Amino acid sequence: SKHDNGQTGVITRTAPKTKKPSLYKVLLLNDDYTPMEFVIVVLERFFNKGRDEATRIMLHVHQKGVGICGVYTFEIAETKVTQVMDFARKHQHPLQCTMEKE
Ligand code: TYC
Repeated sequence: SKHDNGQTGVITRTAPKTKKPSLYKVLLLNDDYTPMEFVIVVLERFFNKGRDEATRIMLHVHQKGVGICGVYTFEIAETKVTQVMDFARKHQHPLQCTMEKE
């Protein structure tokens, strides 16, 4: 929009205001029963991780209890959580996936 500089009367143009979307971390939670290989497949399939990065994240969750799969806008994060929960249920694993605002 145009703004008048009070001192000089010069009209300056600033960038039109765009607002950055809030970002959400998608998290995997550890449990005692979901196979490690299944968690790796989840990270490859739904979070586009390579085998080595997927293995690193899975082991982090296994050891610490929770870990970040990725950071997304609300709608994308919600879709990932639903996809993972549906996939886990279909395979009868108790894997839990959730999201939290950054
Ligand atoms: N703790 C599981 C096991 O020992 C592996 C696991 C890792 C489960 C990450 C869930 O989000 C998870 N088989």
